[in-house]
Amino acid sequence: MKEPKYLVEDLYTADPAAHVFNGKLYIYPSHDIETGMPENDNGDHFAMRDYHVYSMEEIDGKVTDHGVILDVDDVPWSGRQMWAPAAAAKNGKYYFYFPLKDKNDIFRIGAAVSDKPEGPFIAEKHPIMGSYSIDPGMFEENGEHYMYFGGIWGGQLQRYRDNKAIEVGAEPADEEPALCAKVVRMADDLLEFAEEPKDVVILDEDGNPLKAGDHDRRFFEAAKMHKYKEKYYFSYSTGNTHLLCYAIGDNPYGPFTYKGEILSPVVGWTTHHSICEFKGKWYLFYHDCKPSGGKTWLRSVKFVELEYNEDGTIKPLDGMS
Ligand code: FUB
Repeated sequence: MKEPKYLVEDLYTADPAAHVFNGKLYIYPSHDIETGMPENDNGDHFAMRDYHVYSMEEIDGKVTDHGVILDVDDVPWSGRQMWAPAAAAKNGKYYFYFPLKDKNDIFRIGAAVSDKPEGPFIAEKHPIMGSYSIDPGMFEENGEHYMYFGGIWGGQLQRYRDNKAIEVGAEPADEEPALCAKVVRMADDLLEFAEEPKDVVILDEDGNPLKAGDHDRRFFEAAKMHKYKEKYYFSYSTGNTHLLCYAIGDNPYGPFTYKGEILSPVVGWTTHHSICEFKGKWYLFYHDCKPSGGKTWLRSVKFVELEYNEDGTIKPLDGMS
């Protein structure tokens, strides 16, 4: 499929995390709603309250909506704003990860468990210990599961250095190294971190870390990992420049070397995606705001085939809105 397709038309959906479980494709998106919250750089207008999950047997087949899998009122530590989620599977159990502000308005990452990929999921009593900021992205290799996470501005990553909250949180100056997404190996039970989160360093063509002022290339949010032909592809959103970009490395921790853009700006402010192989082809899942007439907080998930060049670089997609 060379033309992008919307996932569903009856709900606003965003931030798609695509996972293949038991031969079926599952999409775990955010569920956008109209709340009347004012639009601001903090993202208060993204005031989502629950999640649905969708499945497909074939990429161009019927899309099944499995209904609400987790509601904000069912999370014991909840404050507000359920943002971009992710999922994982291990030993017949399914794990759903979600960023949510706690009762002090601090973003944490929560975990919830189910016996089925389509839920419903039961949230743990506490957020993952040591978690902060937003946008978990899950990657599994040889039985080890890694979480990538982080997001600046409304995602609060600028309030931390070395995994600790700092007094006055701001982005570094333009000439300083950019803030990095984080990567952490999960514990055996997939409910806690097994180690301190580490920086996902993105290097430029000269081997230097990207600078904070390099808004066309530096990480902003939507940290995702996939593997293609023995290489590790870290992909992400540049936020205020509205691009999806990627960098390639030799292991899940990096460092990663910046390689280019995956997707040019679409209708809407945010750009958030996942990349998934299904039945021998690769797909980019993303969202735009075209169906809502450009309302940034009412987005719709789309997907399109993703192709690679011979040298392993991704063929950039343009005009996908
Ligand atoms: O959906 C809320 C936030 O918008 C996500 O967490 C970000 O990645 C951006 O898409």
